[in-house]
Amino acid sequence: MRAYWYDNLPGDQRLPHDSGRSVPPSYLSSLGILHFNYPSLTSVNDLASSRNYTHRDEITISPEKMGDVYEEKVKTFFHEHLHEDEEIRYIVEGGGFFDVRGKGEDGGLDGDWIRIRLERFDLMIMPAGIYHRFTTDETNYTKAIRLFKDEPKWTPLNRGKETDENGYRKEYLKMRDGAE
Ligand code: KMT
Ligand code: NI
Repeated sequence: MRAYWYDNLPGDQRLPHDSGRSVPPSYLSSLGILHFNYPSLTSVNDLASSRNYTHRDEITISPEKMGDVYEEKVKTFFHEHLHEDEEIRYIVEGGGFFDVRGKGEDGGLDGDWIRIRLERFDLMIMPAGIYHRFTTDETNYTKAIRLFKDEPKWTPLNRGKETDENGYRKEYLKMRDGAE
């Protein structure tokens, strides 16, 4: 895992877009993001049960698996959105990028993108209400387990007026900005 400020330069979303400015783990945790490296599924299972996760699926995001809809899917995942539930993502093979919004410290302006590079065995916990997006990298291959809590609320809600007013978004901001 490596986190850095997104460079905001034009170019394919799958390129690294690395500004060269790192984001430390302490900053990620102030956004409510946790990261672990778990080479064994046992640790993933333990974490899931300790946080009362009961549902999961496995997704392979690649042209081989998805065929014609691959490019479309990659664009959909890259639409800025939030979920109304905390979610865990565990990379089984390949890698990818999650971009999340920063809050204007540690070298970034409020709302700048932070790019989090996840590779095999990386596990990330994302809080409900955080704005984010996902993309595969230049290898076009991500195999991941998505874990969610028992009442699946994992539909992506694309950013707009409504999500800015969403109760889970408001709760998230209270948590984030109260935690400084
Ligand atoms: C998300 O929450 O944006 C996703 O689940 C993207 C695909 S999982 C690697
Ligand atoms: Ni999402």
